[in-house]
Amino acid sequence: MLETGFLSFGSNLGDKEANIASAITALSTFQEIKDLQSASFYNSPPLYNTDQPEFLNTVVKYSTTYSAFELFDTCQKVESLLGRPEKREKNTPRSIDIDILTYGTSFIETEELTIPHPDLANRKFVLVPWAELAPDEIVPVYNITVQNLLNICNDPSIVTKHVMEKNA
Ligand code: PH2
Ligand code: MG
Ligand code: MG
Repeated sequence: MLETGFLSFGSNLGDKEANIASAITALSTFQEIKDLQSASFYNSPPLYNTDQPEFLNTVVKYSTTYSAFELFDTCQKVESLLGRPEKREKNTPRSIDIDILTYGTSFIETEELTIPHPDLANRKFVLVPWAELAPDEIVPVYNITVQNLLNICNDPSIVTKHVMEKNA
C-alpha cells in the first residue's frame, strides 16, 4: 500500500545545505520511497540546548510502500550514511537529523518510534516549512490543519527562509 506523510530534516554541523540536500537525494534512491517534495530551507535558532550552532531545517512530503518502521530504519540508514554517529549526546550538533512527522493517519507509540512526532506542535522550525508545503493538511491526532497549528504555536523562535548558496 502507498502511504503519504511528512518528514522533518535538520542540520547544524558542516555544510548544512549539502547535508539536507544529500539526505533527500539519498532517500529518493530507494524505490519504495516516491514523490519527494521539499519545502524551502529555513534558518532557525536551536531549541532546547541553545548553546549550539544555528540549524537549517526543512519538511519533505513523501509517498512510500514501506511500513512506518521500514521507513524509520531507512531514515536512520541515511543518517549514518551522511556521517551521523550512532551514539551521540542528546541535543548536540548533528550533520543530519531525519524525523518522521506523520505516516498517513497512523498513530504509533513504541519505545523507538512515536508518530505523529510528539514535539511537532511546539516547533516553529517544523511548522513554518510544513505550512509552506501543505498549509491545509490535517494533522492526525491534533485534527487541525498545519496552518492552524502554526497559528497557535507558542514557540517564539524566529524562523527565516534560507537563501541558497549553490545552484542544484
Ligand atoms: N532539533 C532538535 C533540537 N533542537 N532546533 C532547531 N532549530 N532545529 C532542529 O532541527 C532541532 C532543534 C532535536 O532533534
Ligand atoms: Mg529531531
Ligand atoms: Mg531524530
